[in-house]
Amino acid sequence: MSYDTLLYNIGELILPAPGPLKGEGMKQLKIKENAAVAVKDGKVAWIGSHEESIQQQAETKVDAGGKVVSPGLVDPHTHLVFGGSRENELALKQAGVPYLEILKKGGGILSTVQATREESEDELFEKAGRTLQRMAAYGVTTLEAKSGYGLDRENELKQLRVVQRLRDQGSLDIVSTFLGPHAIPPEYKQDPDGFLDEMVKLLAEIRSENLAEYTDIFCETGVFTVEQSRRFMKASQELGFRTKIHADEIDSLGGTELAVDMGAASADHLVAASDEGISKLAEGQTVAVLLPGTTFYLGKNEYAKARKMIDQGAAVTLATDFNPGSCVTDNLQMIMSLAALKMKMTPEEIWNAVTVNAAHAIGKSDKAGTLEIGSAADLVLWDVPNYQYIPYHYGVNHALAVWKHGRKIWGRRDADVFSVPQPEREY
Ligand code: IZC
Ligand code: ZN
Repeated sequence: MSYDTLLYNIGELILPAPGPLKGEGMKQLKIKENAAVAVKDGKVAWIGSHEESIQQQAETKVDAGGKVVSPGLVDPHTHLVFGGSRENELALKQAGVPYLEILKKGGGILSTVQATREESEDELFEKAGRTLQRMAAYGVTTLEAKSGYGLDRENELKQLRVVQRLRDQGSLDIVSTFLGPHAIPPEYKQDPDGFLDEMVKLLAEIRSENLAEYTDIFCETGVFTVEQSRRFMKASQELGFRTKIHADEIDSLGGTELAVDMGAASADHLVAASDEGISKLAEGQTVAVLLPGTTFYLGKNEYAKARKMIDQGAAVTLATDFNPGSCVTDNLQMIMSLAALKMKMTPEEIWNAVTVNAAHAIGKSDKAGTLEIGSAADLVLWDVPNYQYIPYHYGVNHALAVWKHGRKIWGRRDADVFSVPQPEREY
């Protein structure tokens, strides 16, 4: 058998166990040393030792130089599609104006809503496509993307169609989430329940056009209450959506408990989750999506209690929360460092979080996050000596090359790895 691509001389091949991994399960990470992996027709076709790989035939052979190879990273919480930018808020933040105060005054999310309404579908598509290219360069091959900057039928559907077009392009796998109840638009300022009714009415159309698999709601002081969130989640589930919730990010309202009670796929943020909420996560099926980049970017000192969650038995994952206001980074490696430095997660827990558990949080555990025979050949070759190195050396891109479904979609030009045959020493 001749393979399409063979990566050989891999110092450490990261092989997360199938998930979701909860508590103790997150603490184990299988590593195969001196390994090789072969790809055929977009799938992992063979995994073996470096020595065995010498007999394998392949069209392209890549010397991994004794470095690390992992499954493609999965980013399970992004606000990928939006118009404009909010660098003006930096000065407000420096002056001590809180995030929710900016929103209350019509800025924050609402200023992005205005900019998104003004941009055409094509403009949004181009901009989000550039973000996807950067994410891929950082080693992400699967991600989730939320709407929520339209806040009316026309503009929410516009955002969801952008995600659909990006998805149809097939470069990265994208899971689409309808976050209509992300803020209360000015035209409904006096009638939040009326706005929620509008968003509930949209669900059937989104479902029938297959524009989203998940729904999400921002449950927070001044945005949506726990009761409104319950109503929206129930309506979503009745139509066959799986649900997510922005819960207990700033104030401890009880969104975490609600998520577990409702059987939500994930509860996201959880900085202010109560002890009861954390115990429920440990017992339930809901994945905790932690977003330390947001806490960092908002200049706060209190991070989500990842240690307590994992030690009590919860399934934890990590995401960028990429958005133009509260976390302006598309670099998931940076989030891995923050998880280590600010939430005291171990390297093993961090790798499980950004692969298998992240895939589970977006319903992709059969397609992403692990490497077994038959898995999608989503692979990253990292310019690091071992898997502990990435959280340790922060703020730079360690990815040397990235393959999606077996096709190389990104490679660093100055890399000291090489392909055989080497027509033009592409790296
Ligand atoms: O645009 O500020 N938290 N939604 C909830 C966000 C942050 C995104 C934003
Ligand atoms: Zn978010």
